[in-house]
Amino acid sequence: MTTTQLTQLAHRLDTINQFKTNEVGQNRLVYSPTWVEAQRQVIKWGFELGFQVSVDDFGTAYLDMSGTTTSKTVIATGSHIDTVAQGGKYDGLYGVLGGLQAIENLVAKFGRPKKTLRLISFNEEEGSRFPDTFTGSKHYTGQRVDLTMKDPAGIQFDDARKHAVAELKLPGVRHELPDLPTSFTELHIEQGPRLIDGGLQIGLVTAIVGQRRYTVTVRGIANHAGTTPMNDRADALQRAVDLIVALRNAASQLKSDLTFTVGKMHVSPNTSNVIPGLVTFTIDCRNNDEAVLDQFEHLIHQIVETPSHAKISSSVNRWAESNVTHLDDQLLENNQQLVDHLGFKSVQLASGAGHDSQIMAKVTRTTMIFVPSINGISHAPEENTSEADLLHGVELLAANLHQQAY
Ligand code: HGY
Ligand code: MN
Ligand code: MN
Repeated sequence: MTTTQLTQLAHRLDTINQFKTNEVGQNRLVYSPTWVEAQRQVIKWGFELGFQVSVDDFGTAYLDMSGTTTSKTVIATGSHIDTVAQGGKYDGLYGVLGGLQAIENLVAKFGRPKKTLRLISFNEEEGSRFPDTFTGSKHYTGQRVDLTMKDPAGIQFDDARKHAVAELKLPGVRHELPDLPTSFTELHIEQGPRLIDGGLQIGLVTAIVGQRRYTVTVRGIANHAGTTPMNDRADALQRAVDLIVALRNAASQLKSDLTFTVGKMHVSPNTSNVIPGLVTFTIDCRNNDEAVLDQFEHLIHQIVETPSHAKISSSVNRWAESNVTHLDDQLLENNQQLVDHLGFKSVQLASGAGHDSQIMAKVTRTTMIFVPSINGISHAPEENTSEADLLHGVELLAANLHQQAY
């Protein structure tokens, strides 16, 4: 990859990461104004580079570099354009723009491919605005998504979706859901410490952990902080704290590599001189063994639903689940040969992060390529990857796509 091409990639990453809110980090939550700006920009670059562009009902953009033969085979790459709140510059976006760069490089060097190359910019993967994850790849692969679900401000997914998609109808954009591809390769940052700590340049992903997300609701009685005796309180927050400690202990006793995270909590009325009457908190748990997730789910219900106080009740509901996913062995082996030929230091590893690839793998041959995350940090403004490593990922992806489409 030439310096110019690197500059192009750096420029495009920077352009989209400049679409800011007043929050720290990246806040491209699905269908937000920064999200619309970013997806419109991807579409514009697509047209500039000679792609045909279509957008589906969920706002996922499909950029096709059509093949020179009559083959109906479509070779796809891509990732998601949305971010978590206060997220980083590379999660998702690197797979979209790195994929664009890889195809641009191939066309510059070899002309158009024999088989169509498709870059996919999925509308949403994170589940950071609405209570569901992977809505873009789920829609593309025919899985049902609840259009009536609401964000914390009470805005319905379907309403936000319609408004945002209307803004993507630039001249020349086709509004359709394309056929599924013959294969899907996702370029992504590792979002963890293994590559950077091992002095490695590439991670070839063998499998993706299963993950489940829940919301626990604890109902007590709001009351005066000063006049209510300590032995006569139905304090929802104290109960929530006890539950979180008990759940964390249960997770670590069940299996050391079962990840357990409480990332979001809402306290009501969230006022310093009022005993909280209502608390909700989320649970994100992951493991590469489905049976462990089942066992932990049983423990979650057992712990949360055990009565603790006559005036306190607690309940739990699961709102997202994705299974442990094994990725395509042959594509993995092909990538291993390509990366060895390119001379990059690599390792095969399972992903602790969820990805659209685990949805795509249900319907087509799927593989993933990781590049290192500096200090292993992700889902934070400090998320970073060196330019050299960004290049290595794009070079390997280009070799992978060349092998499949030329
Ligand atoms: O949460 C995840 O694993 C992914 O980054 N969405
Ligand atoms: Mn991601
Ligand atoms: Mn993410």
